[in-house]
Amino acid sequence: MPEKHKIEQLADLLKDAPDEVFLQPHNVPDPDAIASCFGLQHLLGTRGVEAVIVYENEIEKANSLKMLNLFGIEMKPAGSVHTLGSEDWAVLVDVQKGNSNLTDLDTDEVACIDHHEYQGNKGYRFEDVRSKVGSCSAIIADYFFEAGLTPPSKVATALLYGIFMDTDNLTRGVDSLDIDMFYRLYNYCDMNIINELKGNQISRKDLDLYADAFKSVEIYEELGFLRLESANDSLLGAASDMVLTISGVNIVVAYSLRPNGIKFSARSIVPGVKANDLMRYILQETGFGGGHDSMAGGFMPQENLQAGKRLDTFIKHRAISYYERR
Ligand SMILES: [Mn+2]
Repeated sequence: MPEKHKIEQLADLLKDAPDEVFLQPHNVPDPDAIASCFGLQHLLGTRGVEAVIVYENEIEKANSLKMLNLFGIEMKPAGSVHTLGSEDWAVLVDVQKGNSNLTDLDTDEVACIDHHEYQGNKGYRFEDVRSKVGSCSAIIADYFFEAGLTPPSKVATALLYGIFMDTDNLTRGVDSLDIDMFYRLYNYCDMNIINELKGNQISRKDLDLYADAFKSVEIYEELGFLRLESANDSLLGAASDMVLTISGVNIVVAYSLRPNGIKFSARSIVPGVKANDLMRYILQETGFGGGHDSMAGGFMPQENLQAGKRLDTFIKHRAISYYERR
């Protein structure tokens, strides 16, 4: 007998849930995470499984908020769902246990669908981690087409936008699945909505932050550094992308000072320099980092910042020594 389609396998598992089923993306959900949850929620609905999307922290970026609005996506802050408890099951989407951007909720995480670096066997009963794929949205789109289902226009548009954003217009960390799914979704999607989302990538408030941050940019050979004051996570990633567009800059280390520590974002388009390795090198002994070859992130808890060491100098020193010794 042929293996069951992924969505059938997952739905069959979730039908046994003792109570509610939740879909949880990484904290501060971005367009790819939001689209993936939306698509999966729809797919599970067609299989008789009702799932609620919950998230931690904030939805920060203008385009992410706009998505909820345009597609009518319902996502609830986990803290506001009073029925959520250890009797409930959760599917992790666009994230895995072991990632720093995931809050461990009381739910039992029985399944995981992700495209980030594999974190090892965490005992999920359904696991689909495809680290080579540039977006989680492409994996969810694959679930539709594999099962012979046509995504409704809103879902197709959201998924296409998720692929578009996570692969930086099909140029970053892109896999043939991203391209195939982009092509297939295109037939069902509404380009007017894509254009509207593209016109909502930066809010006016963000603009002030960016303006200050770009004054802080320092360049050392191919390396670009940027410091943001207390910016949210999604802005940090978007700022790194912009620094990467500076002529001559091929590797970016951006960081932001948060109350509990320093958030990092790294980019690289140099084949010999992996953003995830660079991140781990900078944060060895002082924090943790990981991600993809071309885009990565990290965190240094406040208490690990050694007294007497100036943060900016410390980061630049580590990044430059990694760059020069490779
Ligand atoms: Mn993603």
